[in-house]
Amino acid sequence: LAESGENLWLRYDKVSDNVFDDYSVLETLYVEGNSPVIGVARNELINAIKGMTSVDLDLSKKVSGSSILLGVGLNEKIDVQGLEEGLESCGPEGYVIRRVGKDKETQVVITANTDAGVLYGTFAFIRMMQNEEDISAINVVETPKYELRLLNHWDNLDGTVERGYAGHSIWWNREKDFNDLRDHYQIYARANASVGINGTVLNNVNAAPEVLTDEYLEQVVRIADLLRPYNIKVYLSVNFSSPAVIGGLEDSDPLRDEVREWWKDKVEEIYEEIPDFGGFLVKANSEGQPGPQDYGRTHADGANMLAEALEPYDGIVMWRAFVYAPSGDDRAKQAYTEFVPLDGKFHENVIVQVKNGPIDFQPREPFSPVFGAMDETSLMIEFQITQEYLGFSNHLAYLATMQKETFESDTYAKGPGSTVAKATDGSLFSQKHTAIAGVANIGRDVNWTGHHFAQANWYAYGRLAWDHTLRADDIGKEWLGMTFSNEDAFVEPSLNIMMRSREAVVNYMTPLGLHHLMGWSHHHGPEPWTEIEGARPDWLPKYYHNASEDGIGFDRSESGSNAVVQYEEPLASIYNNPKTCPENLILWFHHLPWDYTMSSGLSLWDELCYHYYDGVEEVRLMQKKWDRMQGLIDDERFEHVRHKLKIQSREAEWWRDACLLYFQTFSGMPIPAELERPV
Ligand code: GCW
Repeated sequence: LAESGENLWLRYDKVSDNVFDDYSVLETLYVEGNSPVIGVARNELINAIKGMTSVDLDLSKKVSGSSILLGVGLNEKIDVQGLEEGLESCGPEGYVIRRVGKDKETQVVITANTDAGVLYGTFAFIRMMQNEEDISAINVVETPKYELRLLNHWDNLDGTVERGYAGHSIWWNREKDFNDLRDHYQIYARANASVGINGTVLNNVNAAPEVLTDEYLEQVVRIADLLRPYNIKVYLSVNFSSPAVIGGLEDSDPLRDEVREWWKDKVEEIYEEIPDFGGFLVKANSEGQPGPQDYGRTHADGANMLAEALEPYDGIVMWRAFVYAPSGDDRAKQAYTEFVPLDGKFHENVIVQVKNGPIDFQPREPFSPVFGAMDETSLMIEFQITQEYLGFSNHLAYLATMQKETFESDTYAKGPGSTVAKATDGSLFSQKHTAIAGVANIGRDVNWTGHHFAQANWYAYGRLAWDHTLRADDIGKEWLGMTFSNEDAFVEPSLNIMMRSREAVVNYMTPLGLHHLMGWSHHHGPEPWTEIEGARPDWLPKYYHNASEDGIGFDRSESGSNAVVQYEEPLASIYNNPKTCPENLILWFHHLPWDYTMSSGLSLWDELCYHYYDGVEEVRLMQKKWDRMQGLIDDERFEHVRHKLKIQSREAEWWRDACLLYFQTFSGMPIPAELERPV
């Protein structure tokens, strides 16, 4: 099974001997505490070390000798310099790892302020071993950057997964008994704990009201019980009309007492069974979902009603800002227009959840202007890990580089350096809560994510949720080492493939700021030409690319929709002017003639052609590099990835040809004869 990828990055294959000569003195383990969470940490460490070194750790009752010490409160038992300071600074879920002494009196101390911190410290130590890092002088103090680090599963109660490309739902499964899936779920739980994910939303944001009925709540209770020892809380997406639909009330008006009471009772009922239930995620008045506006109320009215019901239990409401209506106004402006005026109106346990970009998880978008614009509201960022717009689970697209791009984008909210990361992690604004969400790419496929390399996106999301300052290449390297092999001959080329993959996708799908050229509704493959009578214009590609004889692109400058003014200066001016707008976003903000001169000196049309050709070329290079990996890893996964790259290569050509031939009907210009870019 190991070769099927089921064990994700928790394989614990044997590590090379020389690296661990030093380690092998550590043959005993002292564990402080016996909570379920500590039990998970202890077992993980024992199994990991057994797998990696063949050493069977002896459990010891004393803190002396050469051993690993694990638990809360070790600082009271041993005198290690710096331990107290570390604990003071690492917060509730951070940890401290120190190595002290030498030779036969060597100790590795893994400690924290809570059992959860010890669990994360244990996994961090295991990761160092998996990556064959030098552990002779470990001295680590880590604190997570966000308080709540969540996965959002878009899983429907009938077992399908919206935008899921790795099989059916792991949670809503009618064919198998919960207990038969226990082992599988444990891998999920360990994988999340290993990167520090501490919450999971079990159902689709397009929420069925029935999730709050006994039939489904029973399953939620079972899942919560299973995930608790891994420090993972469960949350539910709720449908705003639940009081009317399953409660039999006349309506679901958030300002009506009866409705408010219904939610309070429902919440009480949930907490009776799940005392540490996390809270609700809500998509309201968006894409046909019901919401407070149905009753003339605001998003704040709706969110606050739920917040009040959850407040006595420390529950959280995550209220999504993904809203847009089929009005004449530019869709990219709508979240800002609706939410910024509500700044300061949300209760303390409400977090407004904002997608990374203003439209919808495109291969490249500028950051959403809502970040930095609501300083009296807890804002959280939502990334999509499932590749709805990046080739599903067929394309290798390492998303950490994209997420880093967003994190590091400067909002200028409080002057230069006000990055999106800082505008959401509490360092710029005193947010009551900080949080981050990733739309999961997980399903019942044996390898969990369809494409073996899509596991990296789950992993990297978790690592960045813990610490957004980590580098995408470092994370990729860790993941490759843990998942496949630490050999340089493998890691270097594979990492190179990963690091260049997202830009390749941008190039062969939507270069230069183009967006939403994907097929109608399913979003797979190119359909820039689609016109459907009666369909909402903002659901059709033409709305976004605006190609005509006079040029291409969406004019969001002052002369167009003026979306640029939603950004702080100097960004608004930078984006407003095609000469200063970054070229990788130029057609996002501008409608330009086909012969517009780009910074390269080439015409826009030629530049566009080269980007599409570059994208295809890059995938061919990826294939060549991967072919050389044969023999360095197991054949099964090698072949699987090779096959997927073949699909990607074919589809990259499809994208290039479809888009260029279609756009050419407007530009009337030839594809450059020399397909190598002139230097
Ligand atoms: O990305 C779009 C998807 C919808 C999704 C929606 C959302 C869950 O196409 O499938 O619905 O966004 O984020 O709510």
